[in-house]
Amino acid sequence: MGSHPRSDRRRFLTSGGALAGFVMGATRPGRSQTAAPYEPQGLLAYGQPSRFANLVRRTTGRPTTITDTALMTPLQELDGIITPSGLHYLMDHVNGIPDIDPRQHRLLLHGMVDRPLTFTMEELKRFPSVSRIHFLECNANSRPLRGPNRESVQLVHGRTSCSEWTGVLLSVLLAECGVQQQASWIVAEGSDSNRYTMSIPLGKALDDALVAYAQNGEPVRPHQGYPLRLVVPGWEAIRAVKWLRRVHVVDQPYMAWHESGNNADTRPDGKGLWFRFELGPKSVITRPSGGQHLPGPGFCEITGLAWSGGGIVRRVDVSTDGGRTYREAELQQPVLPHAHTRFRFPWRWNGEEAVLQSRCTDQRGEVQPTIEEAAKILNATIDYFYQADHFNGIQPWKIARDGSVTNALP
Ligand SMILES: Nc1nc2c(c(=O)[nH]1)N[C@H]1C(S)=C(S)[C@@H](COP(=O)(O)O)O[C@H]1N2
Ligand SMILES: [Mo]
Repeated sequence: MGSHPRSDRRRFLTSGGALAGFVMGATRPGRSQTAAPYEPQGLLAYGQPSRFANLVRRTTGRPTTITDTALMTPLQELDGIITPSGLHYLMDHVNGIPDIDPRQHRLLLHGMVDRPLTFTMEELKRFPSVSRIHFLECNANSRPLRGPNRESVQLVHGRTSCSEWTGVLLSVLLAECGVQQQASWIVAEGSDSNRYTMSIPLGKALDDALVAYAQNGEPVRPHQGYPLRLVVPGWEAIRAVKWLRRVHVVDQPYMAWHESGNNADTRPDGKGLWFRFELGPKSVITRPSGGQHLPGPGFCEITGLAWSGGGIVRRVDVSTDGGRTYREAELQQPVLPHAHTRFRFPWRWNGEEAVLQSRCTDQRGEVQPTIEEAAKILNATIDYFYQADHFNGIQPWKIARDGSVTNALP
């Protein structure tokens, strides 16, 4: 059985035995050591934001079932491109998150491979590591809403966050196992009680998928998948399996329970749209945004975030007249592939009614559509998006004469 040429690269750990006897950080304390270091308690041990900062994840209501939790990132309160880990949005389809002792945790890679392998966390950390800034976005993000929740950029668009993820490229681990020629998919499994499972094409797995153990410089947070999570850059975050424990190399998608429920959008014609992995170009103005209030006419910087599953954000255009005219916004460095990109646009409000909106163009030249354009592509009415996923339409915010900001989507 031949191996993929890609897996013929240098292997780092030839056998499990090579690791035996290697103990991380096992230094013997010197005799001169005396008192244990003093460890502060509570807020001094791990700092918290000011009590005056309005940094809270929110949700649109009580979870409908105990097995679905959705908490959204307060995009309107944040600057730059990194989401603080404690504010990362949260989407769980599990009955309580697993409480995993990293010393007990194992990652198994098996299936159509020459050498099935199991890795401990210590072993994973011996591999060459990479740190990459990537967004995650739920495919249910940005669905247009009706009712009071639509007046909040957090509740409409806050199912996306951006972190610096550190870990081992899945391609490195797969090379270690020797992927066989006929393999074409992987099936990734989490340690949730209901074994959250997702199929991912092998090409993406070998391209840039990352087995992450750290997020923003510290271990991945429990709600984000501690101690190990898969990051699948630019793809709908339902693929980013948390509490990763198994990668099964196979030759077809498995249509596991969670993906058969989450994969498909029902198209306007009643057919299922399957496997829409990549997220389209998107942007949203986060300030000023729905629910906020401009204190009065004068200078007001418009700022927001843009991102695309297609790679790098090439440009963002901003309109202050509801899309009749656009001007290019400034992109703040760094501008990275599959990462949130911060844009800024200087604006002077003259006190008249205005409609602010942003439009993202990615490196492939794909342009974020208006809701009307998006509906036309699918031969649907705009109502379709009020119950479908993968909406990446332009978000207009209306500034009234009194300075109040409201959602101007129909
Ligand atoms: N094991 C596991 N992985 C999971 C999920 C889950 O419920 N269990 N939810 C998925 C969904 S729907 C999304 S949108 C992202 C959310 O990641 P976050 O909670 O870290 O923001 O994780 C995905 N990975
Ligand atoms: Mo999701």
